[in-house]
Amino acid sequence: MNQPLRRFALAALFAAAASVALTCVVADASANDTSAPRLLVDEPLPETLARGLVVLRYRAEHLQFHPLFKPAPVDAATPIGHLHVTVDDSPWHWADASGEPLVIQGLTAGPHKILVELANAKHQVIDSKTVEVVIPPVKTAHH
Ligand SMILES: [Cu+2]
Repeated sequence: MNQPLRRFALAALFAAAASVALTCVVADASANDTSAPRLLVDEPLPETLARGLVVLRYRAEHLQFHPLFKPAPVDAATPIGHLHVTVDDSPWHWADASGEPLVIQGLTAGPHKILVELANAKHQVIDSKTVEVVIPPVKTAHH
């Protein structure tokens, strides 16, 4: 084997070894982490609910919110996902990945049901919470 070729072969060997080592570290980390992604949604803020405005704070454990239209990071250590939000059993939902509170305005007075689902990058629901609110009969709310 001539010198440049030997150097190349050695470099390829080291690259392969590094790749294997990296794979093992990732595999070990996921084996130790048995916690599945989990959604937490707070009760609606009472002060805004009294004015007819639903504000829901949420967060996720073991998942990071990621914008739907951005390519997924290839080497993300934490799974990525987003929310599906459905109001009053509507056949449609909207998606949110901002991490900012959900703000729902204009619900009629009376009881409403807000389904918040945690979805993975393939839009499969992996956790959910249902929040029931009662909008008081008040004037129009502004935010
Ligand atoms: Cu989705």
